[in-house]
Amino acid sequence: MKTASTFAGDVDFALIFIIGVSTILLIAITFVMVRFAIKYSRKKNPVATQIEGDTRLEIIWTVIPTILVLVMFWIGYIGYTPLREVPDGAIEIDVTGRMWSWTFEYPNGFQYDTLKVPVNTPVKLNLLSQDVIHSLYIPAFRVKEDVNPGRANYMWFEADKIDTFDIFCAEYCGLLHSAMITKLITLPDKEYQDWIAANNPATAEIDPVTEAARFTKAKGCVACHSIDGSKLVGSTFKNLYGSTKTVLVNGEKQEITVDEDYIRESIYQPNAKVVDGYVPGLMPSYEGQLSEEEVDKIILYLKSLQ
Ligand code: HEC
Ligand SMILES: [Cu+2]
Repeated sequence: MKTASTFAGDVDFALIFIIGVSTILLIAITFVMVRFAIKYSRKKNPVATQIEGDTRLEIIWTVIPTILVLVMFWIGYIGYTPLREVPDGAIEIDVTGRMWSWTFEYPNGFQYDTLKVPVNTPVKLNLLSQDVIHSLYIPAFRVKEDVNPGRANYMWFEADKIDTFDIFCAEYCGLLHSAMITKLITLPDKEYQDWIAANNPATAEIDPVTEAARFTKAKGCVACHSIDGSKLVGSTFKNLYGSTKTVLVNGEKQEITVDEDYIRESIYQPNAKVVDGYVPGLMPSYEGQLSEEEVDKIILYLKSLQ
């Protein structure tokens, strides 16, 4: 398995050490057990004999396992503490987890659905969830932390290879939990700086529709709404704008045309009009999370998908 962070060596050593010791003991104990079962069987010893305890042996098999367990604890401890001690000067990236996507916000305010970081530089991720408990897991870096609602958590790492890695959610969080995946891309420092500068929201000149598409994806809408016509948990965004739909208002069917007001209402009060054939209550309300301008951006993007 790929290893690509400064932690990976220590974490793997702890794992291999514990599995190694356990395997050796398992084999040794099984061997002795089988041997004794044969040697002291009733067939070979028809007359039972009294066997006395042996203090020397008792001491040996108490002291050796105690030392082994203490060594295991020590290896685990010295591997664990660096994971919680963030070095000064680490780049801080805010991570938001939600059903079922991730958003990464860089120090200049730029938000993106993929994590890009410079290599050989400490990076701190501030973790927060918008809904239920998730867990950010980067297997190649040997790091995994819970992402809780209402209670900030963090992790840090330093990548030591340039490549693309998997990011998973490692805490079961509902229907599309297994689709809560994204990529971590490590870059040379210069390339990272160029990329981040080119996407600085304060200065970058980005085509409004491209920007609206990036924003909508960064907000995780496309985890539940496809853009290619396929039906996920929610309806597709493709050709949504201007289409006619049957919706349920308090259980009553109504025909509506998808316009700006309907989209705005669907984002702020998803349960006011529930699309016929879809599960009510699954779409989270973005009231207080998306401003009017941000919703306008999303509307612009939906219009571009006609
Ligand atoms: C957790 C899954 C989920 C996420 C995330 C999600 N939605 Fe939804 N959305 C749904 C479901 C399910 C429905 C249909 C039921 C309903 O209307 O409440 C829906 C309905 C809608 C509708 C009405 C669609 C129609 O066919 O009439 C719009 C518009 C919409 N969502 C926009 C968004 C936007 C924009 C975002 C991101 C800010 C978003 N959704 C995020 C699940 C989701
Ligand atoms: Cu999750």
